[in-house]
Amino acid sequence: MSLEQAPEVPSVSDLKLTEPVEAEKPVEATGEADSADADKKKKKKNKKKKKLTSIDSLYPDGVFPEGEWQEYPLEINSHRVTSEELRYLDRQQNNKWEDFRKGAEIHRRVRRKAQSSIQPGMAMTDIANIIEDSVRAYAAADHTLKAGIGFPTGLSLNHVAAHYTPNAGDKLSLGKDDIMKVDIGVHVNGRICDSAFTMTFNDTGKYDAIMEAVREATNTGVREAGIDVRLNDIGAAVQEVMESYEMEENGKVLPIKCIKNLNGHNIGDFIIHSGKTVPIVANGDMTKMEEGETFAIETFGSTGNGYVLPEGECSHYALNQNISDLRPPTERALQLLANIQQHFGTLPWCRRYLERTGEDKYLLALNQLVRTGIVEDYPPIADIKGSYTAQFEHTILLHPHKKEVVTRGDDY
Ligand SMILES: [Co+2]
Repeated sequence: MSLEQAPEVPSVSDLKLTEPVEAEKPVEATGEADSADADKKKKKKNKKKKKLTSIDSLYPDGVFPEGEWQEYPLEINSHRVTSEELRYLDRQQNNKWEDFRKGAEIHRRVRRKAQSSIQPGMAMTDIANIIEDSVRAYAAADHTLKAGIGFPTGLSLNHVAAHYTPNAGDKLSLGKDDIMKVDIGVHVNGRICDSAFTMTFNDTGKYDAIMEAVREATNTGVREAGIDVRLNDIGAAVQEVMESYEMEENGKVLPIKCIKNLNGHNIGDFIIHSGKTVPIVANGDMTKMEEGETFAIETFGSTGNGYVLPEGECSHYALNQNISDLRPPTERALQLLANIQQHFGTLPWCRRYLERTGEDKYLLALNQLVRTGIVEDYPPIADIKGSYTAQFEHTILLHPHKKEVVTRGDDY
């Protein structure tokens, strides 16, 4: 990895200081850390520098936990679950499924750490670093394209629904009354696990209804999804559940709406949105899901208009897929493009990741790449000010015989 030279990024030994060790798991970050007293004692005997625990060392046989299995919802597919032929077919693709399961296990461990360590008052940059350093440590890859972060960590607050992550110099910190969408991407060989949850810290129960609405809506989308299912039908089912909820604030009843211009999507290798869109409202799309496809099923609820627009400084970017006939307008833009291709390929990235590769004073060239259509920018997207938005998301794998909710955990 060429990430070491980046200035504001904790070095490997810094990471050890911040890597909390959960008692019941063998996720030890051993080494020369000298923060906690208990750690100190343990590490006295252990002078030699040790690597952070990678997910591979926790599963040395290379077999990772399976997700939650669900049978396909349509009657015409009920034969699939017992078909030996289809199971055989499925095993042919086992490497791909294991890549997803490995990413999902990293995801579950990273988010468990996020859930136990994120507190109001923390800087958004620190929150992002906790999550991303943890992904990098578990993935332990020597190149960003082998395994690691699948897309920028979304930490969108309140009326901002998605695509906010701090840029360098960001002064925002998390407030006690904030509702934060934590969207984490982990990839292994380009198989991206895309899964998100929402965090709140207000203990008055204010957010209970919107949290339940979106959690249930996403679980409905996951349940309804399957081979031969029409995308419209998933949207309709999600909408019905979501809009059966309302929340109350200061005696006012706020209906919960689906954010109709946000949606799930199918996932391709190194491509987070690979063509099919899974609506969260009925939209008349008769396109069907197909065997072997992989989808991110995500739903967003809002107390605002149920519609998002770009708002605020952009942090998220990705290379466009068809750029062969496009020319960077300057030498500097060409050089930046080469660096982006080398480190991220078609995976989405943010400005902080670009800086880790050693880039400096790149904004002009970056904007040139955006203007020529070589790079796509994805600014934060928000409902109206004062509204609340929430999100839950899972990645599902449409095996020939059954559906696997690969990112399922005991948290959501
Ligand atoms: Co997604």
